[in-house]
Amino acid sequence: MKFPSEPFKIKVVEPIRRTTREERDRLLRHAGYNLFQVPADSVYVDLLTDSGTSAMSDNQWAGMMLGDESYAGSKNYFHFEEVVRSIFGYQHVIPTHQGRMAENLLFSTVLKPGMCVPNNIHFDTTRANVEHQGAEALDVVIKEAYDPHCDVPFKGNMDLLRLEHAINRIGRDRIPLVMITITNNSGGGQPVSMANIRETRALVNRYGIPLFFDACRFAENCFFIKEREAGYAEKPVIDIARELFGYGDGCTMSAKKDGLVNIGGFLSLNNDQWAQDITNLLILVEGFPTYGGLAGRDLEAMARGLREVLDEDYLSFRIGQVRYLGELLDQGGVPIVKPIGGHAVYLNAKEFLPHIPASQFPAQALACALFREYGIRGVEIGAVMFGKHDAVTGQVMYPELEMVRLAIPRRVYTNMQITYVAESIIALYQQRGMINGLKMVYEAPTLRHFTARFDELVLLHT
Ligand code: P70
Repeated sequence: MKFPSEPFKIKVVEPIRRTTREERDRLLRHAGYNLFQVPADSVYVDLLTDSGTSAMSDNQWAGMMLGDESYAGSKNYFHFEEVVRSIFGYQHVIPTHQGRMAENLLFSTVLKPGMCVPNNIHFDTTRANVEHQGAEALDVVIKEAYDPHCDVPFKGNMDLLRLEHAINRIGRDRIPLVMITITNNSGGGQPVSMANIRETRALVNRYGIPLFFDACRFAENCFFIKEREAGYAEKPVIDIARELFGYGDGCTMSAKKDGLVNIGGFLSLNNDQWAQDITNLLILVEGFPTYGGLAGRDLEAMARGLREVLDEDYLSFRIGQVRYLGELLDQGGVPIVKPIGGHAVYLNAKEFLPHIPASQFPAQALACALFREYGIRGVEIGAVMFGKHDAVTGQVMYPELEMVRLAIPRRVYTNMQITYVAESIIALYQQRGMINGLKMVYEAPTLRHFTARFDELVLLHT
C-alpha cells in the first residue's frame, strides 16, 4: 500500500475550533508576526512542531497510573534504564526533563571556550548550547543538503572529507566529541545512512574522538535505513537501531519526538568520568539521578513510548503520512524540499515567494500568511532562526535554506486534516503575490526566533 492507513483507532478526542480570518489577523498583529506568541487554541491544524505533541497510547496512559513517585530509586527509573540500555546500549542512563538539558549537561561538562563540536547540522538549541560554552558549533553535512532540489536518499550524511579537514585544522585536543543528528532536522528531516555512520566512526577512531548522536528522531532514521539502504530491508528496525548506536559512545535524546511523550529526555553514555561529572551537575540543576526533572509516571510513559516507536506498522504509517502531505503539495506545484523528510514537509520559501528578498524574511512571511489565511501553524527555519550578525562587521549573514517546516505530530491528525493542509497551501500558492515581507523590530541575543517581533511591509509588493 502506498500510504499505509493508521495502525490505531481513536479513543479520546480533543475538540479544535475554527477561527475567522479577522480573528487570526488580529492575533497575528498582537503577536508581532511571531507564531510562537499566538495562543494555540486559535490554531486549527498545529504543525509548529512534532516535539512534545504526540498522542500517547492507552498503554502509555496505563503506565502513568503505575508511576512510583519515590524521590530515590523509583521502579519506573529502573524500567526506563532497562529499555534505554536495550535499545541504545550505553552504560549510563541519565534522565532529563527534555533534550536541551541533556545537551546543556553534556556540553557544560566536556566543552571549554575555544573548543569545537562538528555535527551534520546543529539544531537551534544544540547550536545555542555549544555556543553558550564559548565553543564553535561547526556544521559538516554533505553539500547536497543545501540544495532543496537534490533528491538523494541520505541527505543528512556527514561530509567525511570536510570533517577530517576540520579535525586537522582545529586539532584533536579542541574537539571533545563529534555529533550526528538523526534525522537531520535543520536540513529537512533527512536521514543519515548506516554506511556514513560506520565511516564517521572509523574516521574519529583514528583521532581518538568520541562519537555522540543527537537521537531525537532515531526510529524514523532507522526506518529510512530499512527502506533505502542495501542489506537492511529484512532487518527489524530495533536491530538497525542497535547497530547504529553501537558505532557511538553516547547520545542526547529529546524523548518529546521519538519517545512519544509530551515531556522527557535523557543522556546516555559509556564514559564513566563524564557520567559522574554530569550526574553531579544534574543533581545541582535538574534533580536526583533516578528522576532527573521528571515524575516517575513520565519515566514510565517514556519507557513504553521508546518501545512503541520501533513498531514497524506505526513507522510505516508515520513516514507515509508525512510523505502523503509532501506528495500532495508536490503534485500541486508547491516548491518543497526533496526528498520528503521523516517528521515534516519543508516548504522552500525562496521559491514560494520569489518577490520577497532575504532581508524581509520570506519564510517567516509565508508561515504568517498560512496561519492568517487557513489557521495552520508551521515554523520558520531560515533567517529568523539561523540568521546572524557577523561578530566583526555586524553585517547580516543569511543561512542557505529559507524554509517553513510543517512538522506532523505523531498519531494526532487524521489524513483528512492533512488533506486540508495540502489543499490550503496549494490555494495559498496560487495567491502568493499577495504575501508581504516583514521587518524585524525586536530580537533577543540568543534563540531569537522564539520572541522576535516584526512589522508587515504592506506596500512593498506590486
Ligand atoms: C523541533 C524542536 C528540538 C530538538 C531537535 C534536535 C535535533 C535537540 C532538540 C531539543 C524544537 C522546536 C523548534 C521549533 C518549534 C518548536 C520546537 N526540536 N535536537 O520542533 O530538544 O526541545 O526537548 O529541548 O530537533 O524540532 P528539546
